[in-house]
Formats: sequence, C-alpha cells, structure tokens
Amino acid sequence: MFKKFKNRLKNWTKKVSKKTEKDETKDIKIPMKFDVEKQKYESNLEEIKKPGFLKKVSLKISKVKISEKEFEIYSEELEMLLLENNVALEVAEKIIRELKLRIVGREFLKKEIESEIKDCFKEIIEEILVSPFNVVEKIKEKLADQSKEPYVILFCGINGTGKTTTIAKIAKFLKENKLSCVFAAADTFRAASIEQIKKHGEKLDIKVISQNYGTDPAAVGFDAIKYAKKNFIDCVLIDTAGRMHTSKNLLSEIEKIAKICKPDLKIFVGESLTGNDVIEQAKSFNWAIGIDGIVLTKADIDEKGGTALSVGYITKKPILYLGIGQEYDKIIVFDKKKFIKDLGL
Ligand SMILES: Nc1nc2c(ncn2[C@@H]2O[C@H](COP(=O)(O)OP(=O)(O)OP(=O)(O)O)[C@@H](O)[C@H]2O)c(=O)[nH]1
Ligand SMILES: [Mg+2]
Repeated sequence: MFKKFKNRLKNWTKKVSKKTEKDETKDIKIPMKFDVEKQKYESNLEEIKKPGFLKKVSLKISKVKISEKEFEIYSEELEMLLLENNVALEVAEKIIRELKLRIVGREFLKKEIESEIKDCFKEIIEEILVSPFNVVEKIKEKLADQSKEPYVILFCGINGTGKTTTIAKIAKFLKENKLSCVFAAADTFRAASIEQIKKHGEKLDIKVISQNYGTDPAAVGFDAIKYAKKNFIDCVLIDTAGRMHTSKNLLSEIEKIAKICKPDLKIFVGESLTGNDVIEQAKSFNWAIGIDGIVLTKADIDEKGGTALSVGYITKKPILYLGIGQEYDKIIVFDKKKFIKDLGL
C-alpha cells in the first residue's frame, strides 16, 4: 500500500520547502535569534568559537513564509497527486483547505519547514480518518450483558470483493480471541457459494448453517442465529450474495435480511483498489441498511491507498480491518497510527 503515494508526497513536501529556501534571510532578526540559538549552544561553547559558526546559526534561524499565491501553485500539484492516488475529490479539497489554514502566512524556520508541513499533514489525516472500534471488545461486552444472545455480524458488498474470504479470516481471528462462531451460508444465489463457505467451515472447524440454493437468505441467517443460541455459540457470521449497489431490488433484499436477523454489526466489504467506486458502493449500502464499519480488502495489491483515506471520511464509518492477502491470517485490524506512518508522515 502507498508505495507511489508515499514517495510523491515526500517529494512534494521537499519541493515546497526547497522553493522557500530561495526567499530566506530578508526578514531575519539576527541579534534576537542569535541569542536564542546561543542559549541552545551554551553548553557547547567550543562549538561557538569554531570558524563559520555564525553562518551556521543564521542558516538555522532563517525564516520563511509561504504566501497564498505560492500555496495555490503547490496545492494544484498536491490535489492532482491526491486524486491520482484514489483520494476522493471531496477529501482532497478538505486536505488542501486545512493545509492552507495551517501553513499560509505562517513563519517557519527554514530548517524546520519540511517537517512542519509533514506534521500539519499528519494532523489533518488524523482528523480525517474515523477511529475504529474494537470488534472483539464489542462482542465480549454483549456476551457479558445478554449471555444467551449471540453477536450477529452481517457482511455485504458487491460481487467478488472478498466477503466470504473475509468472513473466514474474521472467524479465525475471533477463534484466536476465544470466541466461537457459526457461519450462515446466506448467499443462496451464486453457484458454488454454499460449497465455498462449507470448505472454509471444514478447514476452520466451524459449523455452517445452510439451505438449498434459491431459498430466502434471511431464513438462513435466522436459522444460524437459532442454532447459535441453542448451542451457546458466541457469534453468527452471515455471508450474503454479492449485489450491485445500484440494484434497488437487491438492496431491498439485504434490507430484509437485516430486518429479520437484526445484526449487531453490519460490515461493508469493499476493494481497496477501486477508488471512488468503493465510496459510492459504501454510500449505497449505508443508505440501505446503515453500515457500522468497513473492511477494505486487497490492500496488498493496492499501491495507492487513497480509498482508505476517503471512504471513512465520506461515510463517517470506521475502517475496521484491512485484507492483505488470500490466506486466513492475511487480515489486520485497522490502525490509524500505523496507517499514517505507512504514508511516510
Ligand atoms: N489479494 C487479495 N485477494 C483477496 C483478498 N480478499 C479476498 N481475496 C480474493 O478475492 C477473490 C474473491 O473472494 P470472495 O471471498 O469469494 O469474494 P466474495 O465477495 O465473497 O464474492 P461473491 O460471493 O461472488 O460476491 C478470491 O480469489 C479471494 O481469494 C485480499 O485481501 N487480498
Ligand atoms: Mg461470497
């Protein structure tokens, strides 16, 4: 994730700080600043005596300002960079607006400008990313409160985004956290979907509740919940058929599943790679059933990473997990701090 984005963002901050180097010394107040620097160097008087020290100090204390006009030039380039890396227009504009507020007209020490711009960026990204909640804790809270009711998670999304694989990965992750699961094979539409989830069930030693193809998916979910209650299983993970977010009929079908199964958590599964499309999908599913969180899959093959930055901000829902490969353990809990670090900030 981020390979290209990270490098180009780094180059951009470098470029802005380099350009401002040309403006340098015109508004430096050497005596006052020298005193400040002198204090810093008090403990090392020997250093001060060395030839060239004054020049070194004045370089450190050179001040620069970025004017609104300069910022406009650079922000155009930044906007392109963000858009090219799958950041949605609305989010790119927000980033630029916030950055402008933070850096235009402010005096920077020349030696610090690059790191200051990076810090501003970091602050903005931190604000934009919705903080995820801890799913395991949520499950344990419910089980502690109403011990007879299982925790129900419904997965939705368009075709082939990785819903079924994500369910298997999450089941393994929950098992490692001492939570038992049952799968509801509620994709009764796509050929071989029931066999696919049964295979995962066999491999992970997880019971799969299924009916025939063509049956009502809500009934399958309901059966699985009944089974979990009877057998003291902690969680029910409901797989659903991939459906286009533009199809009203299919969205009303998932609405029905949600109405009948009353999930505690509705997770939208989207592909990290698909940029603005995934945002439109998340918006549609959110409109239909009110999603609680997002899993972005295929982050391992996404070099851009901007979708992760945008989808949460636009839907105001947190990214909970990132899928980073096809195997069961290729899932990570979404971590804002790590995400920002990976962005090179
Ligand atoms: N590289 C990579 N591949 C993934 C990831 N998650 C899922 N896949 C692959 O994506 C393909 C589709 O995965 P499924 O789990 O069947 O997707 P689905 O959303 O259930 O598909 P439908 O049920 O047909 O809508 C499979 O080949 C998975 O192995 C991921 O995080 N990274
Ligand atoms: Mg599936």
